[in-house]
Amino acid sequence: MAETILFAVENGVATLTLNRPDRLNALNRTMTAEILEALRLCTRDAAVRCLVITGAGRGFCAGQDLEEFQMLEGPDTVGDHLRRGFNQIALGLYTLEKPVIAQINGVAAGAGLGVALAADMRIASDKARFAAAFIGIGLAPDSGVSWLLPRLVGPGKAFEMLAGGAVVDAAEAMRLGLANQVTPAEELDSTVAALAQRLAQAPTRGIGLTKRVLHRAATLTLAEALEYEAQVQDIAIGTADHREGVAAFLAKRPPRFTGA
Ligand code: LHQ
Repeated sequence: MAETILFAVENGVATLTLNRPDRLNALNRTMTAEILEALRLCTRDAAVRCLVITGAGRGFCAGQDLEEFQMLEGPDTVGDHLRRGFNQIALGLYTLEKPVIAQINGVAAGAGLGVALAADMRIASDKARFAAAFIGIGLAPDSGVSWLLPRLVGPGKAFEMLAGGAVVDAAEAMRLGLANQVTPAEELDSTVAALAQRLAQAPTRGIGLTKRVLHRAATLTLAEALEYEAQVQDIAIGTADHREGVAAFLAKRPPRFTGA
């Protein structure tokens, strides 16, 4: 039984709720371990075809629990702490071969911004705020933010947020491409539930392979990306959902994708 998160799978959608609302869902060691365990489950359970990550209460995630961090003892450096914890969360979300939606209900700060950025889409409430927060405590970015943020908002805005501490509200996040969609707070749950349901009924392996090519293409030349696409398409063409999609099209009926 998890202490710091809620985790449930229903109709193909796993919902992971960070659940320390009185700390704005700041990440402590227990929460980090529980998120990693939930990600392992999402990876291996074929019944999970979409992951939604969100926060309980008024925050999404305020980053490292600074109170706990002050009290951590032992030989580990902060680098060790990151390698074992937040780095694994960022990579786990980013490389999960299933769609990941961050449901940004409130403030996402520091490593919490990293969690939001590592998702495939960010659906934000109009009460959401995005804060790098690292510089506020004299730190450089971690948790993947230095890599993910400039790819979404461009280097100039990333610098403003990372070095200047600029906090971005929901409307600006939408303009910047940081949020895919902004909804009134009271419509956030239903908007994300509908999107997650659509994604959970889509060709899951095709989505996973789409993530694979998108991520790989970012570091390739066009010629290399074309070759990689060709290799991955050889995999996609062998999926049951590809066959179903073509059969449904030819029969003029809606497809029934199974994720296989
Ligand atoms: C918190 C936190 C928090 C504990 C709010 N911890 N209690 C990696 C490795 C090693 C070291 C450090 O960091 C990292 C990566 C990082 O994540 S660095 C960035 C760490 N996070 C921050 O610096 C953010 C700190 N929080 C804030 O600046 C504000 O709380 C924000 C802007 C997030 C929200 O402001 P408000 O909406 O005004 O809320 P609040 O400040 O009143 O917070 C509500 C409660 O949550 C409050 O407790 P209290 O007992 O007074 O009600 C805060 O102390 C607690 N809280 N963040 N990270």
